[in-house]
Amino acid sequence: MLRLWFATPLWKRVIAALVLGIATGFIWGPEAESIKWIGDAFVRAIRMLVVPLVFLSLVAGVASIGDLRKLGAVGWRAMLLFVVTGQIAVWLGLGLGTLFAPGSGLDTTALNPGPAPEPATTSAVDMVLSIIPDNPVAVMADGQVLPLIVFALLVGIGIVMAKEDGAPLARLFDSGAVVMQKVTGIVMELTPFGVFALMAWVAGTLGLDALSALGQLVLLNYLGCLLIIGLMYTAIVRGLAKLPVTAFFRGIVDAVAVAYSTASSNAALPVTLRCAQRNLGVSRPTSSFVISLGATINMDGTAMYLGLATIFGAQIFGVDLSFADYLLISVLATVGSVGAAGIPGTGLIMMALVFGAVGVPLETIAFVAGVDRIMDMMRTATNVTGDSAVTVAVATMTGEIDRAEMISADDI
Ligand code: DAS
Repeated sequence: MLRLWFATPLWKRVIAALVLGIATGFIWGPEAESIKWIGDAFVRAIRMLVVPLVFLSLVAGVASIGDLRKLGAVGWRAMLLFVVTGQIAVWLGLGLGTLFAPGSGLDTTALNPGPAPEPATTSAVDMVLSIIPDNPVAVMADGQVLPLIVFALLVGIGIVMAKEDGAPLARLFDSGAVVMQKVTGIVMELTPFGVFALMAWVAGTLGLDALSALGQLVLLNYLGCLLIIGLMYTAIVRGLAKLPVTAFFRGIVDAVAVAYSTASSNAALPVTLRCAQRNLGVSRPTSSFVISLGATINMDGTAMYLGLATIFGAQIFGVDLSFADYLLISVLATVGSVGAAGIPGTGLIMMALVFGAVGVPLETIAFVAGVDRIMDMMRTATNVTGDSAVTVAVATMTGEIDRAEMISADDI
């Protein structure tokens, strides 16, 4: 039995838990709340990951940029495109959530959310002061994500500036980031149990309304990703890379398929590299640098989703968000997507990072955990497409692409 369990891909177990949980909730009714503690344990395990995963991944990600001067023509162009596409993606997610309001109209009083986390201080001066960590250890202990991120960015930059002296620490953080990804994998194994209990609780407490809200969230996640791919990346491929769009998408289809099926940018990385080099004619140094960096810090699908999910959480729990909150979400969702590791479920974990800062109850994570995998697959496919689009754009701008090597549009 155990062998069959672990032989079944996690995403299939999660989908089965989702369906079983919903059916149990409908049959059991509000009493299903008696197993909610199993879901709470799963959410606590996710929260446990946020500080170490964000800190280690962010420092390792910044340090992997290497010598800032070596960044050169390829590096700064890639970083600029990563930041710009990430911001556009977040605001697309915020816009879709605000426009279509998938979480509004749901009476979630029955969900008895815990006390909403204290939203970040409102005044600009307080906000700036709250971002500066006066005690990095205390900041980690309290899970204050914004000052933690500032400290992580500074440590990463310090490692780069320390050159050889920083190398041991860079290796330590690289190792720590890999270890935390393995720990995340262990926690993700709990997903089916958490999803079953939480979906039974939600379905038993809120009935069909909850499922309708979740269905809208999934649809908006896919719509947001398709808009990013169909509009933003197409514009980059045509406008900056000057490539035929059909040839580009045919060239990366293998990488996107692996990304979608595994929900992991890291798992798709070897295929993404091969597609960029063999099908799109990008030079090895440029593709290796940009795609590896992109798989670590460029996740536009995840950034879009974090914006969308935060609006969704605020709507289902009736939290009012100001424009300052939107700005905070756009910063945190971008940084969250940078800190997210390219493994299944990090988008779900980074939600905890964003929600806490704007006062959205973490019960939202429990609410969406059941359908996260379906959304993660599309987010990851978008992330990998974005890495490939930035790579061909930068390669074209720096003369690192051999068009003769490019797959023709009618190949495959
Ligand atoms: N699964 C992540 C990735 O590999 C994306 C996410 O969780 O949002 O890119």
